[in-house]
Amino acid sequence: MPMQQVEAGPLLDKIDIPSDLRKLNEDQLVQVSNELRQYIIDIVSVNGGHFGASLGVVELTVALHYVFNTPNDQLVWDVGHQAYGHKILTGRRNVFHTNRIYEGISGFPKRSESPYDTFGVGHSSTSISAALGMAVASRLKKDKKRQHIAIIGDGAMTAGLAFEGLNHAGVEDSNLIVILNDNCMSIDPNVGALKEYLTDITTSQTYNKVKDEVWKLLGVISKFGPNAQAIAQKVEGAVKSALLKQSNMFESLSFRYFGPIDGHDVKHMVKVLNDLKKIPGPKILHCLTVKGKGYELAEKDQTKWHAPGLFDKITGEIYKPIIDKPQPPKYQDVFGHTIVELAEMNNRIVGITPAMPSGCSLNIMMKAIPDRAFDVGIAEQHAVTFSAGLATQGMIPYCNIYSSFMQRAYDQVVHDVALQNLNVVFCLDRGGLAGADGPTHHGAFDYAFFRCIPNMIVSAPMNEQELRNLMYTAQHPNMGPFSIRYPRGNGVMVDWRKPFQAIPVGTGRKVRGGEKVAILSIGHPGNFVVDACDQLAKEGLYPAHYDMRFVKPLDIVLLHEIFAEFKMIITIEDGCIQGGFGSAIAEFMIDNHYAAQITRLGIPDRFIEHGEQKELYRECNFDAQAIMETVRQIEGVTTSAKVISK
Ligand SMILES: Cc1ncc(C[n+]2csc(CCOP(=O)(O)OP(=O)(O)O)c2C)c(N)n1
Repeated sequence: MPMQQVEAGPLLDKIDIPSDLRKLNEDQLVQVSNELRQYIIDIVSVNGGHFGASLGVVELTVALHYVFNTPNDQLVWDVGHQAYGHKILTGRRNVFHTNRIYEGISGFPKRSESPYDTFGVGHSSTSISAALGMAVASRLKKDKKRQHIAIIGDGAMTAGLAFEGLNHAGVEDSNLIVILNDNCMSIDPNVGALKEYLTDITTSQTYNKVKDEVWKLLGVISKFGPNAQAIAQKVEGAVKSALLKQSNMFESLSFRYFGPIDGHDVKHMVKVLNDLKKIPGPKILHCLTVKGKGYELAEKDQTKWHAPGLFDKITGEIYKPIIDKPQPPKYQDVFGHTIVELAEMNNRIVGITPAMPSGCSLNIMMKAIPDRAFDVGIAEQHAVTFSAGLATQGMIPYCNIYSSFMQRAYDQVVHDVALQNLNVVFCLDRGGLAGADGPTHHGAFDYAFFRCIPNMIVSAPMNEQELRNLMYTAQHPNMGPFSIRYPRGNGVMVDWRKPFQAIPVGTGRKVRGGEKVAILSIGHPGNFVVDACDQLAKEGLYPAHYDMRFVKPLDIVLLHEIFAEFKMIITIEDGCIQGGFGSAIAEFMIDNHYAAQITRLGIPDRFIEHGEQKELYRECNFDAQAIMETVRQIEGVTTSAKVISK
């Protein structure tokens, strides 16, 4: 495990918390920014994590903590993957080398970690609503001085939630500043009409000239004293509404719009933010930044350097594990290649992703069949209802959403897809424990929240071939809503491109016969069971293993066979135990009046922190070792190994 600490530059070394930063004079801020940027490069290169986004907001971060009285003034970061500079300046420099590492600090702002982290994040587009809530609370508490600042990227701004926040904020008289960190990028290039609009506003010379002249005019008038101020207000009202409102979307939503300004000019930003502090009501400051700023390669290939993994900071070489034999592919790539194959066979298939083309590998289809693959922006709800609309017309949308982001679109799944029994195929990537991103990104709940929806087929492949075959099966007639969930990372089959075979819906398979104990798995953890059974056989223990493939509908025929033969059952899933796959098996047992002892392994009823997947499987007691121990305990074999606890 890397966990290397590095030395900070001379100014940064003296800054433990923002009040130390505020002791410096403005002329020193450029150097502080440079040192902060270098510190991020030094640590992320050896420890991993998000990279380009934090580099892009170094000056903004310094300016914000310099101007505002944090933590009393509230900074609300959107997504939070860009908040490394913020973490380093707010008491966590000395532990920053543990960022995203098991039992280390979180890669995202987290309220329990620091008073400077005002709101827990990981999912996007929450900052405006959260900061508005804080601002209104301050108003209700008659605290007029406190400032509330949401920092949101142009990518995050594409979500409906951000607009819901803006729409409400426009009519609340509150100390809210929205900083739009516009770098034209999401993880992949940002998409949609808003992006075009922001580019227009940034580059339109007429708009900026008129705006500058209006501000200049107001500045001149306001020098003439109180009477003139009244005139100034009138002029402002008339001129601004005539010239700006019509042409500025944010002004139309009753925000005062400032910018665009250079988000890398720290001294200018300090000046502008100091001015904004004095202006009441909702305001938006449009900052132009470069994702990856200051690290040339990251500026050039911003998607690759969003979260590059470990790299040599001097040469820019991204380390790849040394591989001496062919490796199984990532599940996401199996999805990406398979959807292209299927779409070539069936012209009704389309692919949809909300802002994760490279994350889920739909970019393969976007390249191969661009007119049938859609990146719709960070808009999970829209992605689902858009898919529903396509399905009403006989198209077969494969809507790929990370399991945890799917939580956003639950009503759309129920109301727009399932209730109308539309054939939308939900491919849920990052199902289960997602790793270093932590609790915001673990896909823990999807089995539980999908299996209670009528019409919904809930499936999970144990390997690449099953993923392909489930994807193939899902496009057959009369399928209705069909979910296929798989984890982050690699599968288990090197030779995975086998011919397609339909899998009858609601059928599992016996992986190996056995005695006394039956282990029922769903999805990828079935491979942990295979390992455990291989080991146990050496000890003379022979549990049977079934890969159930479907959480809904369950394979009733197979289950009757299993419950008739076995009185001791273990279920295993990479999902929450409450309400998930194991619960479905227990319900089957109750409903069919069987009496067996069921032990459910999976994610316990608490939020699991970050770490490597294998560390988290261990912690949650469902890796191969835990399965072996459970079997031994059930069979009454004593062992010195850790006792299974839930
Ligand atoms: C609801 C949700 N969907 C998708 C993501 C994955 N995601 C993380 S960062 C990001 C891009 C954010 O772009 P932007 O807000 O412009 O910030 P930048 O990285 O450009 O600084 C995306 C899509 C997420 N965190 N939350």
